[in-house]
Amino acid sequence: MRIESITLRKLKMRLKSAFETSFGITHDRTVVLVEVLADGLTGWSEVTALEDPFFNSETVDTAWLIIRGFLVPLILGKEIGSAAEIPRIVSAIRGHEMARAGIENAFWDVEAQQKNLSLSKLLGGAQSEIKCGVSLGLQATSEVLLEKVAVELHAGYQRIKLKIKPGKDLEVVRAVRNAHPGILLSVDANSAYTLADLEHLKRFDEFNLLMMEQPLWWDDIANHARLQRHLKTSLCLDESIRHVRDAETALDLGAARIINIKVGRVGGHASAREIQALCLARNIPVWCGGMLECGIGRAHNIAVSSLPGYTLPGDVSASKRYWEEDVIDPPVEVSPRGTIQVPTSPGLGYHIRRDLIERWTTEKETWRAR
Ligand code: OSB
Ligand code: MG
Repeated sequence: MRIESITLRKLKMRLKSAFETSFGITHDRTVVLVEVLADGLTGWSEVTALEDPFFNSETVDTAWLIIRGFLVPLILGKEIGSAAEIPRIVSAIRGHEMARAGIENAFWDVEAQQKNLSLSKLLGGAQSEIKCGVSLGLQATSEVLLEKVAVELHAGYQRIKLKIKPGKDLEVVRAVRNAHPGILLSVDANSAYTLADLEHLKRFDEFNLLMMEQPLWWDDIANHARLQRHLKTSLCLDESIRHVRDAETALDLGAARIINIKVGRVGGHASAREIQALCLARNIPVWCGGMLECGIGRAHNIAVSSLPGYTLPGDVSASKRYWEEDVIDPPVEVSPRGTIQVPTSPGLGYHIRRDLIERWTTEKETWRAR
């Protein structure tokens, strides 16, 4: 395919309810969308960076800068056989995984359409539906949290993940565990602890958690391995896995027994698939995380989640949990069994709501090949 044009835009989208993690609170999203044109076909993807560099080091604005200054010049006008070739073409760029994924993933959508395959099928998907969990942000009180947990369980979600931070952890988890002894329950600290908290973190072992996600530093693997040796609870790494070599290091060191794969955080579908293949070969369960995406990022996540080895419920949930209206039609819907049906039509498998995208666009830039 010949890469004819690339359009970036920022959309202002209001979350239905604020989402609080150990690193901050989000009320509104600035969503960055990528639209590409190749061989007359349009592909879409989402840059999953957040507004601030508090999850990882990228932001929506650094991604924009890297795409405009470095990714676009490297790929515009190029003739490629497959989206899988893009990582090699842009390999000189250090880091900026979410910016790279934003570009690469749009071409996976194009390639799927060109081959008349769903994105899931193109990537090697084998599951016709995916298992869904929810990630619940920090809440004002345990009572409020318990109400939210009840709502999500009633909706059918198969796993509840609680955000925790020092001072809002053991009591909160205990309240949920006491109310729901049998559910799959996990916690995510987004790097809010250090090894000085070892004794404190050991106390989570009593809750029979499915996993504890990224308790220590965002860029650390070795100390997670030290911690894992002292815990019964399985550690899961999110932030600190940027590519398959990180995943390999983590597994070799025993830093995690589960890996959260986010297609943006690891630089795109090609890299996500390498991690998936590694974990499958080593019998390490994986699941697909989320970054408060709109429907376009969500559609990519659904395709990713359908690959072999994604055996645990992920954080990919219904559009209506986040948005009054989503940019895809139909919005992502979750069955009463807590599953999402993987689309089978070519590409992302959802109709793109250009009208809404235009209405919510606050900034737009297009580059065209000559
Ligand atoms: O660590 O998984 C995370 C949201 C923003 C940044 C990081 C994380 C999250 C979530 C929510 O947990 C996942 C989602 O529902 O999109
Ligand atoms: Mg996480």
